[in-house]
Amino acid sequence: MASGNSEHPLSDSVIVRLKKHSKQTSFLKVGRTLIARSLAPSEVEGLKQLFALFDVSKAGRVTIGQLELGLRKLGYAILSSQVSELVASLDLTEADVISSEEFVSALLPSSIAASEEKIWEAFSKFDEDEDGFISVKELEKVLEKQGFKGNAESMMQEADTNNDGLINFDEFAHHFGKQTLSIKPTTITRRKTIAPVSVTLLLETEKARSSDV
Ligand SMILES: [Ca+2]
Ligand SMILES: [Ca+2]
Repeated sequence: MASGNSEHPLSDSVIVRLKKHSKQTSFLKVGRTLIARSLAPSEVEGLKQLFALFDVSKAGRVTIGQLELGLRKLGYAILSSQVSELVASLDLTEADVISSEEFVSALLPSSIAASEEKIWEAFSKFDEDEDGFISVKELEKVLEKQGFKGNAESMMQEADTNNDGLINFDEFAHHFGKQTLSIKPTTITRRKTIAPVSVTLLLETEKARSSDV
């Protein structure tokens, strides 16, 4: 819940996390943004408050200058050129600004961004024909539909580790930082309507159950 004070615990690591995210692959950035788009406002309230510190004109996006000013206000000594680089690598629509969702997706906590439930939801958005694989065509479609710039072929190469020209769920989840999958995609599909807060708990329960068998 919002406490109303000006303390933002996330701000301590904001620059570190923004920089880390900026070095990720385009495919991961796009996928994370899809995850961010699917979240309820309450799930990212803290990040939105943090974004508001930068978005002084309340336009839903921050310019390079606003980001630089905001980072300085938070106590970071950062060069203008570094801020420009950061914006260029975080900006998925080539608009030279950081949108609220680009900001949120860059700083998504791993409890959300690396949850199998969210990863599976993101995978499903790409796999339109539900054959269990993401093709270049499907990737292209999502990029176009969701307004991202980027090359589908090169994104395919970023995640297609077995070089079969398709991205399966294991490759996808691995790319999103999941080393091992504790539950099968089919199990997750049935849970699409479950409230986000209980997901971690459910995954733990599922793990405990499968180790009982
Ligand atoms: Ca497919
Ligand atoms: Ca593959």
